[in-house]
Amino acid sequence: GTRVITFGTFDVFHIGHVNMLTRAHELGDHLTVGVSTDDLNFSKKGRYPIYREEHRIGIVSRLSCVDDVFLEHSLELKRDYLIEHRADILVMGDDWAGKFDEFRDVCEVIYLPRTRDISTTEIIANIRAL
Ligand code: C2G
Repeated sequence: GTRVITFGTFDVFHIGHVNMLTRAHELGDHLTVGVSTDDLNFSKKGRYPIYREEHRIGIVSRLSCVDDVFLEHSLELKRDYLIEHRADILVMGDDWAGKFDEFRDVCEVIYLPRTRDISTTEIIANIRAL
């Protein structure tokens, strides 16, 4: 069967996340999700996620569209993760369009449109403004 892989933080899990994971699952027969660690987020964004990694991976792993999860410790290991998990297709949101084209030698790379008008950043801002 076709093996699909995707990556993300999935912090303050919302409808945009579940839409992306559902569509990723529909592209193949098996979906693996790399959930970025708290430390990777800190190094990338300068802040820690709201939900810690055990909780974020716990939510993602319980979705019926998700077959397998692992913690993504480093962006530099992406090629190794694709090979290790025998990915046929890498799926990412189009906020990453073009960014993973270098992996087209190991798998197909597909960017899907994001769900409009929702983001973790906006949710945090809305709560902050209460
Ligand atoms: N997403 C979406 N629609 C939204 C918000 C997010 O489709 N409104 C998608 C993103 O495009 C991504 C996935 O949901 O494919 C996870 O989003 P984030 O948690 O924001 O992922 P990010 O922090 O960008 O992590 O190795 C790459 C990183 O791990 C990606």
